[in-house]
Amino acid sequence: MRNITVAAAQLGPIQKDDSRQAVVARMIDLMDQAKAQDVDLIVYPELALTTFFPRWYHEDVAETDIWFEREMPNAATRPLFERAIAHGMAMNFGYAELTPEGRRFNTAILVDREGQIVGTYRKVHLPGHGEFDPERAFQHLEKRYFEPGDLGFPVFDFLGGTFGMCICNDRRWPETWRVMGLQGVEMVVLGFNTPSVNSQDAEENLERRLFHHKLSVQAGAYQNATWAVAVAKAGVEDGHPLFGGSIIVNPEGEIVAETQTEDDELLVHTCDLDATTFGKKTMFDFSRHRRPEHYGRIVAQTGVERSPD
Ligand code: ING
Repeated sequence: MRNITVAAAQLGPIQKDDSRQAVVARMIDLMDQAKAQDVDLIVYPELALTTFFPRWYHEDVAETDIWFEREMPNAATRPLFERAIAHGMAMNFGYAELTPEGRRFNTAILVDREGQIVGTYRKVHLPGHGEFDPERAFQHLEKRYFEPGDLGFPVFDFLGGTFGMCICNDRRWPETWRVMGLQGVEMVVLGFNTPSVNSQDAEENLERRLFHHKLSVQAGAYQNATWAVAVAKAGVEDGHPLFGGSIIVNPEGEIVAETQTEDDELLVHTCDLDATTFGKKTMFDFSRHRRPEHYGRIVAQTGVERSPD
């Protein structure tokens, strides 16, 4: 057995005017609760430090600088790192990254028990649009404010296992999971901010949106025989609802823990990384069963094409 006790630290809404300090205090409170349950790794959402600002249009992208972090840790997040070190707890969280070269990414980091950043991931699949869209009920401007991640989907030797990260919309793409599966990933951690309503289809109900979320994470976990921890930022942010539904999924694709609220809420589960072995040696023994000679289209094209192979 290689047991890791993991916490999904769901965050309730963060309003435009909430300070980083106030958010970090909430994150520390969840971390203290996790420590009381002997948690090894705490997982926070995508863009955990701020409201989901891509819903707000700015003609001048530089006006969004206030939502970005220029270094990590920084003054606002140092207390979180210090508490994590004091607890000997590893963590993962997402934030908007502004690099010294002026590049902008939707980023997540893996931080070890000593407070060292040992893994960085930059969101590859940026949903939404780059220009103001009057047809939508609300904006989703990730393509305006971020560039696609440039680091691929690396995995990391971490806490005695093989860990990977992705962010929100990435979870809906099987390629995300497979690229990490092909590196033997044993636990994928991810945060998300998902609106409870579809900006382009007012009829779509919350039940179906939660279904698509769970279907994606459960399929990714099962088909790659990996644990998955998916953590929401939830609730009504500046009038815009985000759903909860944070889940921990085992390598059979089954949900083993799920949040019940759209507020700050902690889910704790002990995960045996050795539970990934059975699937990796049987149904999803990639080296025996995959047929990549028939998968060329996966990397050769983006849109639908009927050209001969
Ligand atoms: N959010 C969404 C997700 O995939 C999205 C993407 C875009 C949802 C537009 C709805 C409308 O859950 C993030 N943060 O990727």
